[in-house]
Amino acid sequence: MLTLGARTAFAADLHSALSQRPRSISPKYFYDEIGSGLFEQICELPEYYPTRTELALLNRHGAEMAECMGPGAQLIEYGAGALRKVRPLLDHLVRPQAFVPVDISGPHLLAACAALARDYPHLHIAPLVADFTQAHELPTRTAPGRRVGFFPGSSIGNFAPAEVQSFLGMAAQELRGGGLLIGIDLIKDPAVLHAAYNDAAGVTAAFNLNLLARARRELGLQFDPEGFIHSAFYNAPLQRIEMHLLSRRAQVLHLGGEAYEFAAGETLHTENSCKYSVAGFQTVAARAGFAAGPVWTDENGWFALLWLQAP
Ligand code: AVJ
Repeated sequence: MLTLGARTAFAADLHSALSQRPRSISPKYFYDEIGSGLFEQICELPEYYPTRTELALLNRHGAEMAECMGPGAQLIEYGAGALRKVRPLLDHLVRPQAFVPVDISGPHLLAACAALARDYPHLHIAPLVADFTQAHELPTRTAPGRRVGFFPGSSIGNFAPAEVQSFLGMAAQELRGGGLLIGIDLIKDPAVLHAAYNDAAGVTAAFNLNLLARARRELGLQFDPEGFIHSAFYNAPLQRIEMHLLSRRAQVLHLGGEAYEFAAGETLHTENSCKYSVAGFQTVAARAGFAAGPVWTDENGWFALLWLQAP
């Protein structure tokens, strides 16, 4: 369910996306009820390695990661979601002061917290419903101890370079004296990347196309669903996967009384998923004041979790 304000924001963003050249819209609009379900399915796909690779790293090295965080920490998870990945950390953290998952979706966050509370009855869970990329107020620390951040999933891959800098700048301030554990998807064989975003079962295609279907359901967008196809490719110079909705033919979309023309082959750019080298990301983080710490990566070198010491 969308509030009136959220629907208006989606409509305004879609109007401006369709008016600009190149056309592009924020990937946050993938995640309605249906889109979130499709993303859960993506995480289980044989071709989509990030989720299982990161979970394996957390399970294998959770004790070392928790040691970096130190005893009595206040743990902040950015963009919390289903709270599956924090469990291997909680299993090893010594006397955490509090766990503060921050997520924009209130109902999902509270449901995930209720499930977590059943398994960690002694943990103080203090959910914060907020957009963590905007100014937000964390709970005050009740005891000495470090404030540490957790940002899994390579969600940072969706951020443009300027957004990465502003997120890391904000995190460096609020985690001052502590640190950040962050998951990043690494630069690799483009064939592996291509398969991960072009799965054989077509789930990623459905996830991408759901953006237009959602706009039809919520905003009354008029378009021919057969008129667009999923397009995902590795942009090597920019080191990112790009996802687009590609128009198969000349067509006109109608949204709230406006008509928007697509020529055959024109696209609406729906997502960037940036890939990094470990050293490259550490350099970016250093600009925000973070010092490089331990790095955990899988045997293929496909995914990494980095400990970054805050200033
Ligand atoms: C949630 C941003 C990490 O970039 O891999 C998965 C989203 N898009 N398949 C990613 C996504 C297509 C995912 N992130």
